[in-house]
This record gives sequence, C-alpha cells and structure tokens, in this order.
Amino acid sequence: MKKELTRQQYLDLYYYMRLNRAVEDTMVKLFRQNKIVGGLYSSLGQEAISVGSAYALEKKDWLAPMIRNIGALLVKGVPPRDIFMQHMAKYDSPTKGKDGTSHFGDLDNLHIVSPISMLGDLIPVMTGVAMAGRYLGQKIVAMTWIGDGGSSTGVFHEGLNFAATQKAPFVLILENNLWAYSTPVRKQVPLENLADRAKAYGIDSYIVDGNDVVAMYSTAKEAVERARTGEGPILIEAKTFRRLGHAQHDPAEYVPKDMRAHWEARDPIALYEKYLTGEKLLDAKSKKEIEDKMDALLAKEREFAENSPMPPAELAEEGVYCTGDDCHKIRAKWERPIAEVTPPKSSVAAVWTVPGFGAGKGSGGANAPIHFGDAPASAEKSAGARKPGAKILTKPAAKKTVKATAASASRKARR
Ligand SMILES: Cc1ncc(C[n+]2csc(CCOP(=O)(O)OP(=O)(O)O)c2C)c(N)n1
Ligand SMILES: [Mg+2]
Repeated sequence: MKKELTRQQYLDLYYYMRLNRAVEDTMVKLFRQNKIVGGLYSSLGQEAISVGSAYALEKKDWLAPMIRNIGALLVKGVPPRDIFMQHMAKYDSPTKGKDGTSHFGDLDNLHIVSPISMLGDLIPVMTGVAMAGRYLGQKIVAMTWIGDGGSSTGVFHEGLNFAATQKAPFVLILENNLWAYSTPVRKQVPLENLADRAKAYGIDSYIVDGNDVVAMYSTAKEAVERARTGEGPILIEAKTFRRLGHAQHDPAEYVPKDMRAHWEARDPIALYEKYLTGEKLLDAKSKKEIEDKMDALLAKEREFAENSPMPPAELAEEGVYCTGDDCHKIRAKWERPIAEVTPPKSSVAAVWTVPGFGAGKGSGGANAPIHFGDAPASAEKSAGARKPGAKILTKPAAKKTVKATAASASRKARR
C-alpha cells in the first residue's frame, strides 16, 4: 500500500467501508424481522471495491451500481435511509415503494443511474452516459461494476466493444468474487485473469487486490484520470471473494471450506484497520469517533425508515406503465434540435428518401417519422417503389449494391 492520500482521505475510506458493512448488517436485522420486502444481497468482504473505486470519482462523474455496490452509493452521497426504505418498499423511498431492492438512481443531483437487473446492460448504458458527457463538453467519467458471471453475457462484450470503439470515458470494475450463484468462475470462463477480456477490445486493463482499499482506490483513480483525458475505457479486475451466498436465501454450502477460510482471513476492513494502526493514522480515540458518528447516523436513518409509511394502495398503479400525458410527463432534458439528431450529410447520395424524414417534432409534439417504418403506408409504398438513379446504375460495382438496397427497400415497404 503506497502512502499517497491525506489522513482525512484514509479515514474517509475507513468510514465508508465500515458504514457499508453496518448498513448491510442493519438490513440483515430488518430482513429477519420480515421488514425487507425484496431480495437482500451482501457485499460482505467486497466493501473495499465499491468504496475504493467510487471514491476515485469526482462529484460531477456518474456511476451505476450493481447489487453489491451499496458502498459506492454511500460514497456518492446516498443517505442510508434511502437504501433502507428502498428495501422496505416504503413510501418515502426513492421509488415510493415501487421496488423492494436497489433499483433507484438520482439523475439530477448525485448522477447515479439505477441498476439494471439484466447483467451487463449497464455497460452500454454507461458508455452512452460517458459519450453524452463528452458531447456536452463536461469531462466526466462514467463507472459501473460487473461480476465474473456477468462478464460472460453477450452485452458485456457488445458494450465494451462499443465503449472501446467510441473511446468513451468509461471505467468498468469487474468484481471477480469467484462465484456466480453456485457456479465457480473456473467452470464458466477459461481464463485465469478476467482482465484479459480487455485485450479483445484493444483497451487497457488492471488487476488489483479487491480486498485492499488503498490499492483499489489508487488503481481506480489512475484509470478514471486516464479515461477523463481521452484515453478511452479501462477495465479493472478486482480479485475478491463472495463471503455469503448469492442472497439471503442461499447458504452457499457449495463453497469449499478452505476457500472460505482463506478469504475470511483477508477481511478488507480488518486488513485496513491493521494498516491504519501501523501507520499511526488511526488510534483508539479516532476509531471511537468514527464509530460514534456511524452509529448515530444509522440509528437516525433506521428510525426514519421504520417510521415511513407503506405506500397508499391507490397509488399502486401510478407511475408503473406510462400512459402518456394522463400518467406523467417524462421529457428528455437533453433534447436536441431535430436537425442535430438526423444523420449527417454524407458524400454518398441517398438511394431513396422517406417523406417526412427528419422533419418531425421533438418529444413535446407528435412523434417524428424518422424511421422508415414510421412513414405513412402510402408514402412508404411510393418510396419503396422508387427506382435507383440511372447515373448510379451506369457503374457496375455500384449497380449491384444499389439493386440490393432498392430491393430490400421495397421488401420493407410491403411489410
Ligand atoms: C442476463 C442475466 N442473466 C442471468 C441473471 C440472473 N442472475 C442474477 S445475479 C446472477 C449471478 C451473477 O454472478 P456474478 O456476475 O458473478 O455476480 P455476483 O453475484 O457474484 O456479484 C445471475 C445468474 C441476470 N440477472 N441477468
Ligand atoms: Mg461473482
């Protein structure tokens, strides 16, 4: 562990790891009291990853957590009460009781995109966020996490390839905790290091000890700054271990005892405490101060959450399916003039045009008929029947392409 942080930063990392664990311990108690409505996942033993990586982000940066990243939410500024209430499906929760786990975000203030349950889907989404930030000239970095199991989904590869091609300022933390449900990593990936997946996309990667919060922070910090300066996306494999089952229902008896024992002896909080004490960054007094601060906060937050009502039954239907203006108005805040979002002018002449293409209104008005299939049937028919230009047909190589295009156009028009 290199000494490169201020004392306050060292203590912040400690505080957030402790808070991460305490928030989850509190939720286990709530779960056993039958007050948690949905599934309850644990990041026991993985706190250094969430906390160390999120701590490397600036306030303006964006993150999207997965199930084991409560620590990242806390670092970003989510109050524990929101996490409690969300899992208890309370009315004051960010989703007003509509979700029983962690599917909430904060696009306006904290720059958090809600988790997506489909493993890997956050990768293209956060790539898009990173690209949008670049488009807007904000110099932001987007970050998300994925598990060893999730790194075998198709969208992981599509997403990372997309991020690499676009050189998106995006950092992906791959939490290799050796298990995906009951599947050991060796049975689903023929690689020793999952960081090697980066090679397929020509991007840089790091391997880091996920139980060492300082290593995690400094690696993430370097990756974030490299991504911010335009070097493109970076993959970080954090080696760790899932200390509990997949969720509360899973006793994880399939995990070999010696493997568990090995990792339990490498608890990230205990390791860090030893380091801080050795470096004289933490003593009994400052430790007690941190614990008192944490306990007071948690007592207040838990009380608030427990006292929050369940949502009124009559609101159950609201905000679930969007029924247009009668339901709620969702308008893109990033809406841009239609001319900007239509394809740029190209040196290749269009073979056909669709009436109304690019001439639609924004989301405040009618839908823009910008897709071929959106044009009125009569317009499509005439567009599809349009003959390719005679000039192009005189060139043999072009002739073939044009014919194929025209044929597929008329096929589409007949659908
Ligand atoms: C595309 C997709 N397939 C399957 C699932 C069901 N599922 C949820 S978590 C999980 C295991 C994930 O393992 P891993 O990615 O290693 O993350 P970990 O639970 O170890 O943090 C599975 C199979 C899902 N949510 N999405
Ligand atoms: Mg895993």
